[in-house]
Amino acid sequence: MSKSALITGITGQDGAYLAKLLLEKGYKVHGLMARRGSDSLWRLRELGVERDVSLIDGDLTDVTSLIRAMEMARPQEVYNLGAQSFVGTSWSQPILTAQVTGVGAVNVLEAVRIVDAKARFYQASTSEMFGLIQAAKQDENTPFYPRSPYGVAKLMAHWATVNYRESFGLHASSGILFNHESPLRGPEFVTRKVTQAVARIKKGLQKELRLGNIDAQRDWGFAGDYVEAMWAMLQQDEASDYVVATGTTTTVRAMCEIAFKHVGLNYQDYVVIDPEFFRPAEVDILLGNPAKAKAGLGWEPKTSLEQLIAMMVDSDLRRLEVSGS
Ligand code: NAP
Ligand code: F7E
Repeated sequence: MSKSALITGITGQDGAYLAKLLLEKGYKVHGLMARRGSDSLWRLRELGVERDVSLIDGDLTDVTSLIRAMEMARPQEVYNLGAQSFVGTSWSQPILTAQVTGVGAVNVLEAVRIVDAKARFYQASTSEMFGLIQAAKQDENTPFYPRSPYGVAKLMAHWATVNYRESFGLHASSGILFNHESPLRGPEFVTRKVTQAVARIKKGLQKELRLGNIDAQRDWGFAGDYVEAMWAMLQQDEASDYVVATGTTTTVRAMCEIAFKHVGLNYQDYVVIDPEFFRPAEVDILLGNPAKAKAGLGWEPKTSLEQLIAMMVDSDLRRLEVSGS
């Protein structure tokens, strides 16, 4: 009998890659979908799996819809990827972020506990919890210091996951994932904002790129590699928490240089610094130590930042060729 999985946030970047991975492994894949006015299925369509997943109406803030989704999907594995995930928006919508990203995770844990406490649970934790870093290289033992309402909400979800494991014996694991990107990344995040602009500038559709703090440093990997670590965590006998990262950090400035260079341009001719994109509190640098994931899960990143950015620029160029604008 094939396994069943329930993914919240299936229409997001990671949800789409994880759905594809689980389908390839023979799972029946169910996804919670919050109904939106705009087309939210484009990522699943781009990966060619839109018709292979079963979508269930629901919202992370409505625990009854989560209980219903658990009853309909009867999953052995539940991946909680749904969130208000854009750090910038978390300052303008802090309550919504707390409710969706923080309380939403507790709602999913409750639905699991009530419907089937044997189902395994994955929480999408984040390097944003380290915020103002307390160690040069962050691992599972590094103290947290979140710097945004998003980071604070994720910390609640993270500790709720640990607490449900310790209180109720749930097989509940947190992946503390550092930034991961792909051609399916939302256009509000800096890598995609840059690769989309590079493609438009190359095609003569845009003249400049306005950015905020380009001295910020991030440990960037490829989302397609990172969903493999999520799956591997739920295959372990014991639930635990794992840092998933590449172990190298790069400035936004250097990432821009890579992206523009890929099409033969110099970023300095196009990037304009705009105070509008500075944040009330910044996470200056993140650098993860994925040693535990390597030893325990046999997981390693396969894609370099240069390969990742090239993939994203090429895909944005292709999209422009198809759409023409
Ligand atoms: P994403 O592209 O922003 O996807 C977020 C998903 O959550 C979307 O499917 C969205 O649905 C859904 N969602 C939002 N509000 C909801 C609600 N009230 N009820 C149900 N679903 C809701 O994020 P991602 O990059 O794939 O990241 C996946 C998860 O990992 C998120 O929890 C994120 O915070 C976390 N994370 C991401 C990174 C990273 O670098 N990508 C790193 C660490 C942790 P709509 O499309 O309909 O809005
Ligand atoms: O910003 C700087 C910005 O929005 C990266 C989410 O997936 O990863 C993501 O959060 C850096 C920051 O990602 C612009 O100030 C400069 O220092 O791409 P981002 P993020 O905030 O790191 C973590 C791990 C998550 O969990 C989150 O869900 O780039 N930056 N100029 C800019 N950022 C944006 N978005 N736009 C700019 O114009």
